[in-house]
Amino acid sequence: MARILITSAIPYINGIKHLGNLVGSQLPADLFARYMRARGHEVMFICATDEHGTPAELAAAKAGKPVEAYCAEMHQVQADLAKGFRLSFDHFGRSSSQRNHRLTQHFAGKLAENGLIAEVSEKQVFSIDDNRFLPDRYITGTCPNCGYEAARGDQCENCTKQLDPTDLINPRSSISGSTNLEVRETKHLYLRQRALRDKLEAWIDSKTDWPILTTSIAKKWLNDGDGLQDRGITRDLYWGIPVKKGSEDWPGMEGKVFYVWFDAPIEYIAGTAEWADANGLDDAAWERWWRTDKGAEDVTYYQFMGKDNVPFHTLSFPATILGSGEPWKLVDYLKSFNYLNYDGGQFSTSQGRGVFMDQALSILPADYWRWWLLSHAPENSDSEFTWENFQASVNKDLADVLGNFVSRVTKFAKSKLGETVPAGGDFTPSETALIADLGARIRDYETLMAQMEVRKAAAELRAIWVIGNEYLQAAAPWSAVKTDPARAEAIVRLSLNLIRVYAILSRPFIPDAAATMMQAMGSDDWTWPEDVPAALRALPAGHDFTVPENLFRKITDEERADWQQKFSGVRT
Ligand code: B3M
Ligand code: ZN
Repeated sequence: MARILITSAIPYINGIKHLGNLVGSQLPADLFARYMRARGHEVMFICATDEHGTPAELAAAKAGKPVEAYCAEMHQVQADLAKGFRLSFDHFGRSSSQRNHRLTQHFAGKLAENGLIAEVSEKQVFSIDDNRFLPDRYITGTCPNCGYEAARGDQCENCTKQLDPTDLINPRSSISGSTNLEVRETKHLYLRQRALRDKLEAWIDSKTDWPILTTSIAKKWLNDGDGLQDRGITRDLYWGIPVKKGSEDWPGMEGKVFYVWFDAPIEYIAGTAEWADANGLDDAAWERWWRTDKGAEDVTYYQFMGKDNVPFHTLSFPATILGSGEPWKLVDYLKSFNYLNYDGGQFSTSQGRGVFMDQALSILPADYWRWWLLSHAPENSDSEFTWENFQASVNKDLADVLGNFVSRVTKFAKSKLGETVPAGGDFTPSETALIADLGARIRDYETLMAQMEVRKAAAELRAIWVIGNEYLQAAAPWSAVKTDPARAEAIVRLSLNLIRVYAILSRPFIPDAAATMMQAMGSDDWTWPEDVPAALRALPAGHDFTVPENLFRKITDEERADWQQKFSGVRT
């Protein structure tokens, strides 16, 4: 049994996430967590809301609420949606927690002790018309790297380069659009990432098994221009973690808070501490996941995120960890995703274009979305959601292949052979062949799941469903029952057992349908089918089963057209 720590990028608090956000981090992380638990490993799966920064302040102002109340409310909304999608976090924390305040201040203190924080008097963009300093994200301009005209002051969305607002060409306020900006003097803290460059490079170079998408982005920014830049880690905002050196005040930093990207990844650790608190456990309980001097040396740590988050996780956060000089766990494997596009364009939160998590669950159950999203995860390139594709995939894979198999087997068995697993007949070469084929495919599926090859694993699972259907079609118990009832009984016995095995294998993708299948088979034995022949005999003759409700319904052409129309424009 291994110990597996899994974190998903933590979603921003402001607003409900769309399906593109979901498939880029939380959902594949959940798939992996569920699979690792199914294999009997000890898993800690952490996510949280990312609550600081200007977007939170502005969204709260727009909603007419104090930012604390706004965040508390939105956290609950996101937590409920996560439950709706069956995201199996061990804890869904908050980056505004006291745990994160203390840990973030602790890291800043350690970094300062180690000479890795520079206090810099700097010029910051002040918007005269808005009467405020403009945080990075609220300055828009042309990217000096790629020429994209709507680059933000913290990062260019187009080429992923991390930016400072003063890098932008033709800057303007994103709040008012005003170009009446001036640069004023203020003091800020910088994390001296350059001093850690060699350490970071050696660490990244040691990750030879990482996906190319991850290492190429990391290397690009490590070697960009004159190399890794030092990063400002403080901001002039009200809402955030007050700048302190451990528990001590930081002279000159009064009224300033840490930059949201400094405290957000620390919340992975703080979220685990929140988990311990929520379960009445002591510090040792969470430290054994994170401190290699306190039990975490045998933990393997996996991170999941969209590609735009990779620079922060391969450079900035590791710089915090390495720079602390303390034995905190660094990520072992970083799985990143490309973007999911929506019906010929991009998902857009600001324009309300695409399907958002709440809307998705209001039209169909979680499993339908989980299956489509995971089986089309944007791994090797960006991928696209279209309603045609979604309809086809649900109707074929889920309804025609899996749903139909379960329904045919159970209905036939009940009507012709009764409501217990039938006893007659022996397995013939066609059962032996199926079992052998299944065995090979399950081993393949295990490999793909362990490698986080999400699409390929989905394709293999589908193939596993297909061979059951093909077997049933060829064995034709509905014919056999007329001439050789014992033969029909053997076929049905195997098929009912197959339903239980399908429930186990499918659970990481479609947990609700899996539970329905398992329950219909009158079992609660989720033991992974290491021994496939034995697993296909787990439900003995005489064991009760029931016919489940229809597992999946088909999406009609009218519904498809209706939804396509409904989700094309502005979110209401
Ligand atoms: N909240 C960005 C995002 O949701 C950011 C991730 C933080 S991970 C520590 O894509
Ligand atoms: Zn750019």
